[in-house]
Amino acid sequence: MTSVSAANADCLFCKIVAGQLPADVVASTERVVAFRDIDPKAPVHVLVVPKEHHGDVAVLAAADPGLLAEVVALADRVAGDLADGQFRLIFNSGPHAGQSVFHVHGHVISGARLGWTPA
Ligand code: DGP
Repeated sequence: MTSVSAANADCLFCKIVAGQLPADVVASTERVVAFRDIDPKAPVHVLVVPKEHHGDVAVLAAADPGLLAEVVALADRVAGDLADGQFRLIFNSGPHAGQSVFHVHGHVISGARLGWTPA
């Protein structure tokens, strides 16, 4: 679990949320934004991100479980809007799990029949 803060000036996704960096936004709510991953791994690969900075999913769950539920709800909406409504939602948590951006984000993977396993 990494640290919590309201905003982080060095955070890539805080800059996207603030409109300081471009992104292909596909949906948003008052507290959550969804934009296409720059390096897609599936026909639909969208990142669902709380606008407030939290380091990873465990930090978010502890700080604001309602906001985590909003992230999941927007993931479901995106999968319904862009694909058939079926999706995998992945939160990499920690570098050994593949996390490279330390602002919590759910990967919405959809639009194809998915294989298993990720390792
Ligand atoms: P993770 O490795 O789980 O932390 O996922 C980070 C994802 O963020 C990775 O799939 C690539 C994506 N990404 C990195 N930089 C950018 C960017 O500038 N724009 C967008 N749209 N996605 C990015």
